[in-house]
Amino acid sequence: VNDTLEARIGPRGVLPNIFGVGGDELLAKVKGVHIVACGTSYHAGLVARYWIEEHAGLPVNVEVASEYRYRDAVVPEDTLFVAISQSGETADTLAAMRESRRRGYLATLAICNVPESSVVREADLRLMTRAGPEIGVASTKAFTTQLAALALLCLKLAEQRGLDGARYAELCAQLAHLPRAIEDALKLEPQIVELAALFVPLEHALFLGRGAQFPVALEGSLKLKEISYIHAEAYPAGELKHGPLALVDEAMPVVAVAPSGPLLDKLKSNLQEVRARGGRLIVFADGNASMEAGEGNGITLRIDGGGDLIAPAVFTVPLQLLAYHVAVLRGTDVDQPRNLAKSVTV
Ligand code: F1P
Repeated sequence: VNDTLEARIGPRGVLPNIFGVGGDELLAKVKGVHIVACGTSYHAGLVARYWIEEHAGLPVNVEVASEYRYRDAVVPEDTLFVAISQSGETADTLAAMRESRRRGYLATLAICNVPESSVVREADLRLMTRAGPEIGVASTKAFTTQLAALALLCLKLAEQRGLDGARYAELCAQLAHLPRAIEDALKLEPQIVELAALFVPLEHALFLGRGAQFPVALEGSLKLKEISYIHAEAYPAGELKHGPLALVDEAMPVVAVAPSGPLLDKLKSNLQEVRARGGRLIVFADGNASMEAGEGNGITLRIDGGGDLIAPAVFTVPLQLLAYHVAVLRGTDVDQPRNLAKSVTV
């Protein structure tokens, strides 16, 4: 994340032309954003939707790349097409990008980790994540660096659209603090190792989030599935009562990623529904928030989210660690999970 941000953000904000020649001029014309990606990269796109809509006031669509080309998409004028991919070779993402050419977008932007990849070569604009090689199949640092890159995009779009100067400066300071905030989150590891032991005998887990922390819950559940082979689902917490609550009992732990801000009270009442059904609650709570998993078998872990913009990236780290330690304890191959490939090129 340090490398993603380096020389791209300064005390006065996002530096000019970090998206390539003519990038700032093109971005100034954008009236909407369409993001496509697969797997973990798709979850990064989902987080970015909350950011760009809130701070830049632009409409954002996010779609799995594997579906994009099978739909007769109606493209509003001056829409920016964004492809997010760690490898830059994922077949569905590449095919979506090629299809987007026929559909009349303003420009395509690649957020990618591999400079010589097809996605990067074929895009009009690019922002490299500079995550270094991802050794394991499951994306981890790819995700946090994609979030850092997408936050840079959001701030650039917001600045161009006249976001209040004080708020802009505060968001830039938050983003510059992200590497430190992640370092602090990593210090939770001993507690996460203890927590992981709880999951070893389990077959199912439920992840809940609200707002921009909902995609983080999705990512936490994906990591658990990918590397420890525990069936995990993620829901926006408000959807609990529309079905998944039927699954909750003492054998189904519920992991909640608590947002700071106005959605926290909503989440609390959703969690009360879990508690009332005897479900085991594990809550990742923002340092300052008045949030407790509750009496009895609830567990609360506190993290300093570092502010509303960067909290999704910070809260991802303990969830990645949780999946990692559960996998290690279950004896699965963390780097080479069964049935998965690093880069899905077919
Ligand atoms: C997309 C992705 C990864 C996942 C796995 C399979 O890859 O779904 O998120 O961890 O490696 O591919 P990419 O387009 O981001 O390279």
